[in-house]
Amino acid sequence: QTVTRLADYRPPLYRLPSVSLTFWLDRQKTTVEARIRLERDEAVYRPGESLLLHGGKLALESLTLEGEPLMEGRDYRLVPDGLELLNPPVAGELVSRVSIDPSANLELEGLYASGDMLCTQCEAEGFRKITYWLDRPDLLSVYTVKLIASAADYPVLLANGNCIEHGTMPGGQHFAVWHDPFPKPAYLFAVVAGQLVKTADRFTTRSGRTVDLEIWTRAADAAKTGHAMMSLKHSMAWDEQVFGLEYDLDIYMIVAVGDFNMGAMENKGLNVFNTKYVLADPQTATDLDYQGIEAVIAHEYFHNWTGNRVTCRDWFQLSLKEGLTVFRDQQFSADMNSAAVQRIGNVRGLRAVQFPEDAGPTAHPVRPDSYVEINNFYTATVYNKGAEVVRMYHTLLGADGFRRGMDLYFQRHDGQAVTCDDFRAAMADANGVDLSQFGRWYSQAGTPVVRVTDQYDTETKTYTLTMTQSCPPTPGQPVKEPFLIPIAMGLLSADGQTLPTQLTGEATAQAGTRVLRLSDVRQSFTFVNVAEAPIPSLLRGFSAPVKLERAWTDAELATLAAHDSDAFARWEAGQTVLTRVLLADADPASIGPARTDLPETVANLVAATLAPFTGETVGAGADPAFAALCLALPGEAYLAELVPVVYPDRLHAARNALRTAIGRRYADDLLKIIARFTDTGPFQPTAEAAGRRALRNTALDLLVAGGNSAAIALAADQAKAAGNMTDRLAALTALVDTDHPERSAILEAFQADFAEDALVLDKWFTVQALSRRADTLAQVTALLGHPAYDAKNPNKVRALVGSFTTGNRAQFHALDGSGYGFLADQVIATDGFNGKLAARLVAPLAPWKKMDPARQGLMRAELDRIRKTPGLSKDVTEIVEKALA
Ligand code: B3K
Ligand code: ZN
Repeated sequence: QTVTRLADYRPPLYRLPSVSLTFWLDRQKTTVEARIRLERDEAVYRPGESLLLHGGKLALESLTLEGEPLMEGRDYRLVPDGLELLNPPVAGELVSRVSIDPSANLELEGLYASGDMLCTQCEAEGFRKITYWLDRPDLLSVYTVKLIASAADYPVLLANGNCIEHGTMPGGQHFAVWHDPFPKPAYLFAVVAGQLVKTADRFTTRSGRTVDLEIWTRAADAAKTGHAMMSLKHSMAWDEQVFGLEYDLDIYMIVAVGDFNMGAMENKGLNVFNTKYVLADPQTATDLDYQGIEAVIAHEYFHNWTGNRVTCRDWFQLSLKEGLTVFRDQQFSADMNSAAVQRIGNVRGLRAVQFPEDAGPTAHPVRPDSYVEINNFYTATVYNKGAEVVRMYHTLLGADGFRRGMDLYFQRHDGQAVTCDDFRAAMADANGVDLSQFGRWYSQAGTPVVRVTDQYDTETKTYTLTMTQSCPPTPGQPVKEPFLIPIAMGLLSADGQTLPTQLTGEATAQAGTRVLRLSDVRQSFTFVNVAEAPIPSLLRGFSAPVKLERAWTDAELATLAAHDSDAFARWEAGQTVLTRVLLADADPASIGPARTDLPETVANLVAATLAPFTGETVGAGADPAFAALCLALPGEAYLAELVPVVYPDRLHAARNALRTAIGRRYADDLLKIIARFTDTGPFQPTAEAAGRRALRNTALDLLVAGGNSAAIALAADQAKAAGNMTDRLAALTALVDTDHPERSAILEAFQADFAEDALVLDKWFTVQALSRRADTLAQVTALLGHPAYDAKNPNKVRALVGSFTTGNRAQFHALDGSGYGFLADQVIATDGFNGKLAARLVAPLAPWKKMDPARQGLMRAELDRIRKTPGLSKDVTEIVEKALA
């Protein structure tokens, strides 16, 4: 395996300032001519060096330099990675012609066919599958693209930038020429051709320029683009208001594609999106889908500045654009919806996916040091922990300080390809602070642990918090240096009042949340004039991606859950209560029969959460969305992070038993909530309405778990006839766990109702893959043969296989090894045509060393079997080797 290392970075030997591409588009044989201006960079070039132009799966048809044909062996050589120019000139025009077969491209990277359209995906290294090129993000060029195709098959021809010419040609062909004035790296290149219709709108920027907004879809989907368009306009306005950033081209296009490896792609002016993140209407999309669309539309739009105008020097810097852009989309969603609810959702996601990654064999820093296949680093660590790192600047510097840093970043680096260190320097310099220690967040992997002890001195009225930090070893990093950790905090009195805080040496006390800077391995913070022994509220808003431990008493947690001024901290206190019970119940040392009663700590928490919604009127300030999150038990993936040895079935049984006990004990209240929040008016995808649905459906879920027959009957009705997909799917999800006599008829009917809707069928596959019933793997295996299933379509594979292996932990980890064998079979089959997708599927097998002894061997054996498969992609090989190391 060839390893690429950050330490080996060298700037490109050549600049390719401009390129003209001509595409003769065809499903089976597309020809691409590239006219490239070559200019040697004498400051980098060493005499005698050849120039490697990257290329993969290209059939070279001709190659000329300054009009002279080049000769293989003498002038160039074809090598596994591309084409080597043996005596590259100081400068010149290189013209290459290659052909490719989009219909055979099932890896969905480069130019490929999706349905009857053609489209591209170039990030990270897909452009080399279109033409020979110096395919690296620090090489910026101006592109002019001519597309030629059959007018009947491909009436719409799109590329980056502006369309400067189009017309018809003999033989039923037509053409379009696109020019993008902004120099860009090849990974932002895009082409789309197909039978598409557009939904058009306009946005006027704050400086008064009009931007055409176009969302391109299949004709049948055009009616489902309204929410995406609205989200786009909100994003454009938000970026102007919050960061002063305006869109720069005259047109912004989005194309919805059914076959896509990821969520979406921020190609300059021509975003290509997975249909899942564009199309929505009330009958087919859930509240979660609406929120996902809003977030991904925003994310790709925000990339125009954080990613496109300022891009990455090399792929090790991926988080420079991804962490920052995720942070920006999180802030946007927080402003558009409920900030607390959004933040809790972000943290739940981080804990469920990134924490396990950081603790497992593929752990890597936010800025990795090396890779075999860069696609394996589009991870929760680079994206979501990266966003937490950016959030910490915001927390340490304040909103204004952060904005100053962003302004300086753009002032210094607009039009450049830069590093995470450049970003950190802009933040530091704009604020006159030293952020050198902060750099360790980029270079060290692992989730730090902060342990807190405290002491109150009644005599002197002083209160001392002592914090120690440590970070477990991760692959290649046995020892860690201390991090700079912002701890947002406050103090509460025993009855839940906010206590002012005044650190030793400070002249006055402060009222609200303050940020302590933990920078040493062990550090104490002493507060003076503390009237009584306080309850510390720590890590408010989840101010750092760490695990924080303190021995809170049950009474303290109850007070925090009821009174903390920070909504995240209130939620977190409740989760701590639930986590304690679940971990105790699942403890292999004390395992007994499943619980039937509720511990008082949990009962009090649930009662307090439900109370505002069960009286005559809804309590003032009570937020149904927040309540739904408080009633959601900690996930099994997160719980698994908190125990030394994982017994997935025990965690699952403990969690189920607690759900059931809650559903039984609070049946009356939960039924009242269902009645109160049954929507009668038309569906509104607003945060408020979604919150009511969330609480109502959470109540339904708990009642069904508790075996409540009225609720089960209601779930069956709602699964058949709810007027919106949110309620329908929630009911179906609850119902598939049961042995309801109509279960299969209802599933059948659902399938029939949406037989033409690929995205809804994805949900139908997922719902069955997540069923708690013991026959689920057999069902999933049978569904692989369902006519609506398509193993080549990433959405389908993720919906069925991915949902089972990541979302149905107890059954995936069945002690007979059947789940592991199933996943290995799927990985091997998928790897035969799409290594990118296969490498993502394999992840649940990786953390085998954390499992109980019986499972360890089973998982390991399947990893071994995958590794021994002949012709395995380097994508899967890299993950499997790390897992087995
Ligand atoms: N930048 C793309 C990800 C491309 C993934 C390539 N394997 C989507 C995004 O983060 O916006
Ligand atoms: Zn992104």
